[in-house]
Amino acid sequence: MTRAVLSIGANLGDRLAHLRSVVDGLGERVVAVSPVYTTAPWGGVDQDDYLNAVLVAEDPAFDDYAWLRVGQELEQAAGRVREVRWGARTLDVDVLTCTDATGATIVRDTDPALILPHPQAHHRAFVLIPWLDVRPTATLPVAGAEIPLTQLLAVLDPAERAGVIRTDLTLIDEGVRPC
Ligand code: PH2
Ligand code: MG
Ligand code: MG
Repeated sequence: MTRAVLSIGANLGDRLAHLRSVVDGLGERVVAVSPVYTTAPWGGVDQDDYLNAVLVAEDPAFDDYAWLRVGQELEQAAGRVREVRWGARTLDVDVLTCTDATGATIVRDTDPALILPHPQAHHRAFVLIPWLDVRPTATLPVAGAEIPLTQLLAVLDPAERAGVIRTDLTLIDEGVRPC
């Protein structure tokens, strides 16, 4: 059994449909869904704004690599092609953290395909803001210390935070499933 926190983003094609395809694809595994944000592109590549959200999901049969795999399958189903690093994409599904059945955070730092927790998460307002919506007391290990997301967000450039704007878009049909 593992529980994963996933960042999902899209800035090509039908952005909302691409984000929704993740919630639909994960189905009953989804235990929490953040609001949807429109976000200025992060990473220095000139491109259109993204829609971003954060999900929490769990599966009794999944290890951390299973979350990576299902994310990649959903990216492919959304027509993603390999592209410029930090450039435009139809769908990006990133594993931010993964906890095992005991609640311990899985740490991986040897396989470039899956570094856990996600090495860029604490620099990204488009990750921290929706993550705080679903897990207000979450922490991330940075330089060996567990730091609350609120604190990580507070030290980011205010311009980064200002580029992350909540929308009224939703990824689930209200009332259908508790999230
Ligand atoms: N994803 C990237 C690069 N830059 N910027 C925003 N705002 N949102 C993203 O999801 C994003 C990005 C590649 O992982
Ligand atoms: Mg990414
Ligand atoms: Mg990715």
